[in-house]
Amino acid sequence: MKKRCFIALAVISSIQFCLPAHAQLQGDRIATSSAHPVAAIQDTETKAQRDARMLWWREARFGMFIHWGLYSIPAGTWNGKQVPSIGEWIMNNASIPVADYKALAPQFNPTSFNAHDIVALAKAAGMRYIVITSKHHDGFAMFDSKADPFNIVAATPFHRDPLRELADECRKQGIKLGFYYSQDQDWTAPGGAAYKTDHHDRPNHHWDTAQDGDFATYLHTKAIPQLKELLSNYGEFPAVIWFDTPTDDMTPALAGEIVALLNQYPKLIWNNRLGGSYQGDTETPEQFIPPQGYPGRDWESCMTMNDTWGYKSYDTNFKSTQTLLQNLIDIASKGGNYLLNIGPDSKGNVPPAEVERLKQVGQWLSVNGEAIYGTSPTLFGDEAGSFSATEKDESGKPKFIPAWDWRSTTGAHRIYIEVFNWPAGSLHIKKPARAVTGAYLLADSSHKAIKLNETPDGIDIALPSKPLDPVATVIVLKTK
Ligand code: H79
Repeated sequence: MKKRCFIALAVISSIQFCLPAHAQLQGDRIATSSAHPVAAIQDTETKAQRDARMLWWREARFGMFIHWGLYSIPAGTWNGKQVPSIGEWIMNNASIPVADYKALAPQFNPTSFNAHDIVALAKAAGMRYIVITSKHHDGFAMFDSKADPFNIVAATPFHRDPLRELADECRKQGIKLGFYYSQDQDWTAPGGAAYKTDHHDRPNHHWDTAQDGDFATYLHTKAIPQLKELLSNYGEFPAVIWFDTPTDDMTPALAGEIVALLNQYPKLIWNNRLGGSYQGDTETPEQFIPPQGYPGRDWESCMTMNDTWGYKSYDTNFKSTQTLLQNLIDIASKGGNYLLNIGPDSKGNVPPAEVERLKQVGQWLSVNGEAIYGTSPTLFGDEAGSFSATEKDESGKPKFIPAWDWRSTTGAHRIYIEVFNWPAGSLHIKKPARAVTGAYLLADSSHKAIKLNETPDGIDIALPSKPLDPVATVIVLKTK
C-alpha cells in the first residue's frame, strides 16, 4: 500500500491495514514481528508484567471518549454551508486556511464546561475511564502548553486547562483519565501531516502554504514537547495515550523517539496507532465491532453515538439506547472494551441526547454490571452470528452476519447469558464446558432459582413469560 494508506481506502476502518501484524506470544515474552530502533515496554516485559499493567483496563470494559475542540464552534457549518462528514475534520473538509481556523481560538469560551459533571456523567453511565482529545488533527491543544501557543490557556479568553480540571475530578471520583493526541496529522503546525483527497499536487496534501514544513521538525518542536507536557504535568494521569492516524512520515526511527519517552511511564497504556510499525497495547477498531474480537490482543471499539466525533449542531442521527447497550454487551462477550464518544458543544455542554442515553446504559449496568466488568469472553461463540457462505465483505472475505438473540460473558463461577430476544417458555443452549449447578436472573434481587432441564445436546433454561429488562435480561448460570 502507498504512503498514507490509512486513508487511501476512504474507509475509517482501513486505518487498521497500515498497522503491523498482531503480537505473538513467545514463551513468557511478548515478541513483535519487526525490529525497532527502540524496544517498547511491550517488547521486553513479561506476560505477568503485562497482565498487571493491563489489569484495570481489561476489567473496565466501558470508557468515555470525548472529542472537544475549536471545531465545536463551526459545529459542522462553514460560511453558511453545511460541511459533510465528521465535524472535527471541518478544517480539512472545507479547506479552511490556517489563519482563518486559528481565528476561532479567540471566540472559544466554554464557560459551561464542568469537569465534575462530565466525570459524574461517565460514572453514572458505568464508564470506568475517560479519553479526551488533548490535540486533534487541527493542532489546537486543549491544555496548558508552553511548547506551542495555539492552546486553550494562551489563545482563548477561557484561560482554563480542562485537562487539569478533569484530572482532578477523575482522581476524586475514582476513574482513569487518558489523553488522545494526534501525533502525526497536524493541520496548523508547519510540517504536520495532512491528508486530503483532492490536492495530490502538493507535498503532504496541504491546502495552505502555511502548512508546509518538515515533519521531523514538527515532531521535535511540537508533538514530542507536548507529549512530554501531557505525560508529566497531570500527576497519576494519563493512564492512556491514544494516538491516531499514523502516516509513513512516522518512520520507525521517529516513532522510536516517542517510544523512548513513553517507556519512562511503565504503567502507561498506549494504542496501536503510533506508527513506525509499533503495535502498542491495544487494537482499535473504529466504528465497528470485530466479529470474533482479536484473540491474543487487547482491543477497544471506539464508536460515536451519532455520525460525528466532534459536535455538529445538526447531527441528530443518534443510535438508540438499545443499540448502544447491545454493542456494549456484544463487545464484552468478545473480550473487548467499548469507548463511546461524546461531543460537547462550544460552551462545554454535553448534548442532552447523549446524556440521556448514557444514563440509560448506566441504569442497566447498575443492575447488571456483574455480567460485564472483569468478565471473560463467551464460552460458546456461535450466538454472535456466522460467516455467510455467499456474501463477501469489502475485503472479499466471507461477510459476517450477526445474530442478536443473546450473548454470553464468563465469570469465575458464573456464566452470564444476556438475552436480547426473549423466547417463549425457555432458552436452549449447548452444553457449556463447565458443570452448571443452578440458575437465576441477575435483575431478580431474590435470586430465585429458575429451572434447568438437561437435554441430550444441552440445557433448556425455563424462563418467565416476560423479560425483566426490555433490552437485555441476564441469566446467571452458577458453575463449578
Ligand atoms: O478522532 C476520530 C477521527 O477524527 C479520527 N479517528 C477517530 C477516533 C479519524 N481520522 N481519520 N479517520 C478517522 C479516518 C479517515 C476518514 C477519512 Fe475522510 C475518509 C478521511 C478522508 C476520507 C471523513 C471523510 C473524513 C474526511 C472525509
